[in-house]
Amino acid sequence: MKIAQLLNSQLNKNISECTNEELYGALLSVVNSMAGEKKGTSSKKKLYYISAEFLIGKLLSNNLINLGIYDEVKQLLAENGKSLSEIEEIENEPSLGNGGLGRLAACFLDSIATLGLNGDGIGLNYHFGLFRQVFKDNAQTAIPDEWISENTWLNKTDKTYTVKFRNATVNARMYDINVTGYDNGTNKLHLFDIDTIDENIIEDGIDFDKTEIEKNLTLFLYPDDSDENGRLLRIYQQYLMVSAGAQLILDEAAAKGSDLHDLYDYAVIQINDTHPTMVIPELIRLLIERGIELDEAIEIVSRTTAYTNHTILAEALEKWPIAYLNKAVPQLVPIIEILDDKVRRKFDEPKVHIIDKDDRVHMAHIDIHYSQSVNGVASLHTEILKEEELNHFYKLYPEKFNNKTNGITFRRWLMHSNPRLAEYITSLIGKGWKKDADELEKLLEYRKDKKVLEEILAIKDEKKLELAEWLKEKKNTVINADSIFDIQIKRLHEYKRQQLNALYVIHKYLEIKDGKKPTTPVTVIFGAKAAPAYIIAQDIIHLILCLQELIANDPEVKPYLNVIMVENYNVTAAEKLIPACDISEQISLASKEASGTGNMKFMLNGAVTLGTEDGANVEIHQLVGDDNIYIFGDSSDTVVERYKKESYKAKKYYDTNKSIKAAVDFITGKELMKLGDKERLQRLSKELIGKDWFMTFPDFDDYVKTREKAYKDYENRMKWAEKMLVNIAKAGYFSSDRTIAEYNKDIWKL
Ligand code: 26Q
Repeated sequence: MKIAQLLNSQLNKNISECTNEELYGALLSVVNSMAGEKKGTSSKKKLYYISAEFLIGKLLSNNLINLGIYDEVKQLLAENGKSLSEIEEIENEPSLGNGGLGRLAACFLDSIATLGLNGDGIGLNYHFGLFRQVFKDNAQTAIPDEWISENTWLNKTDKTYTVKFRNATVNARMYDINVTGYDNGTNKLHLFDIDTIDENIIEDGIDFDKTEIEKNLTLFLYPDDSDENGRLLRIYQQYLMVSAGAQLILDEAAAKGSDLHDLYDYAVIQINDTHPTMVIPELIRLLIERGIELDEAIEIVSRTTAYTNHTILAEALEKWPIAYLNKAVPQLVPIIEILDDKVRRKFDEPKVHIIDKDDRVHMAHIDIHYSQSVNGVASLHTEILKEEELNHFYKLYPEKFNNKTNGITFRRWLMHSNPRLAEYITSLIGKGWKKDADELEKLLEYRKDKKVLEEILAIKDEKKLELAEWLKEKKNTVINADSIFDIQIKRLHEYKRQQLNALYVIHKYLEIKDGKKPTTPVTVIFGAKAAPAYIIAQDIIHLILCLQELIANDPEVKPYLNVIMVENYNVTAAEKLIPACDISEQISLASKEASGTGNMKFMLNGAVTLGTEDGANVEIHQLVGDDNIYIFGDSSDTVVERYKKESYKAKKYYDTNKSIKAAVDFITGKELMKLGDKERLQRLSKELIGKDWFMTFPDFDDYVKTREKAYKDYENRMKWAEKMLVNIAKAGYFSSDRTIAEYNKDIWKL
């Protein structure tokens, strides 16, 4: 049937007479039924990608693209005086993730379906997801994000599983979201939820009664574990996900003929960070319950699971006190003790034991001992895991360790977010790149072609204008579209060093006040949520917002330098910001950012990276070469050494480097103290001078110098456009299709 007919069958009047809401609802139904008809691949073995987060973004356009009907629908609507982009606005963004790890899981689902692999996602349906960020008095406040509306991509199923906790038994109900492959079949994202959640227990902001889990289990996604109260609840959530997920996996295997002794021939489970780690003891428990001997159960499960590590920050590795596990899921404790006991019999080294001397369970250690594969997410990250962070494990199991450099889906991050650029690329090199991203390299042929370079610049200018309009309309912020757009968007964390960027802004501000005016004006754009309990991160947001206000009201500085912090940064905002970016800030302390994936999205859209030799920046650098990236700062080796020697003294830099001192003193100087919160600004300044744990000062001079060089180079528009083109041409390696093909070849073997 033609799209027009399908759509009309959903409506009781002409398209032109419908509201955007009605059209959105009708399109959703049409897409859902078309997607449902396109069955995914069925193979004996199936992948389960289990993750506490799936940051999928809005789905309408993405699905239209993947189903190959985007242009047709857009035209049909236009013929009836309707705008697809206005209809897209109706959709709420599901906020089912914090940041990179959740977005990665979403890109992976897209690529798994696109490559025609038999693989589904398993996660949780958080009613309010991550909080919505609202700025008030130059500070972040958090409110619930009501993302589920009447028209939803969630399909309620009648599949339920019983999940037992010490003090309660709940029914986990499965909701399915269709995952369309690009020009291929449809897979599923299974999200578990319980029917008894009570949304009315939310009190002020995002506080709620934490006592009754039947009422609160899937209310929110935890922003991180610094929120003490949330930690026990987090265990309940994780167990709900893994127990229901494990039961689903066993059911599906059995239905296909597995006697469960051969589970690994029917299922492979990719564990996304340690959040789903309890799936290992839970599966062992379930296999024993179904009559399999303990040792064999352990062996079967170990052959079925694989683990991905996303961090080397020790504080971010989950370690749950046995007492917590006993309170929530006592049935797993004896199994975890057995797993630990087996490790202890084999290995004396306490660093590889599962339960430590303080009775805390190291979740990653369960994964490493009892799964087939341990992978890092960029080559530097995997090397650091092998040589430093997990070296004791690497010595035991060298064959388990492997690297899978992250990737992004080009459907969302180019075809959807930057259609004009995507079409222009196709006009130059054909459409083969959409299925084989390496073909983007063909663009290199045009690196000296003036006409091509001019068009690339024109597309960027158009995207900058669009962003300026969007910011004005949605966020009530005015920016100068003729300035350099220098953008840092990612979760707020000290290791990502938004504070270093802010120190540069202050430095620049002081220079302008001193009469040193930049040739090209610059707009520095930030977007970041901070975990509500992460105080210093809140202070950094406060500093940036104060700088924004200060500069906006300073006619001497404003024509040259602007600072904007975009409220409630999310996937939808990223889709507007990334195509409009000139300079992509990737300035983490070397060794600390596992990979980064925003860096890849920016590059694909023709932004040039200003970054440290960290995470996937290292691989971007290798691909584009010295001339097409701006690298600064200490190497990861230097940083690792400096931590080991405990030799870093921030105060020394502050005392001897005039620019650093001036910038840091400005934080507590009279201009900002007048605008801001004394306590916050003083705490931040004290933290920097006294600790600066993420070593911004040693990199400061090089950062300033390199950033200035980038701004200078920007003035030569043709040379700059060539850098843009090289970045686009070399981005093919970062397609998540490549990443997924590697996972499949080395680990899943579907
Ligand atoms: C842990 C315990 C309790 C509550 C929450 C958490 C928690 C939640 C989210 C811990 C970590 C996260 C998210 C981590 C994350 O996003 N990591 C990023 O993963 C990306 C994909 O691999 C990488 O590109 C980034 O470098 C990495 O920071």
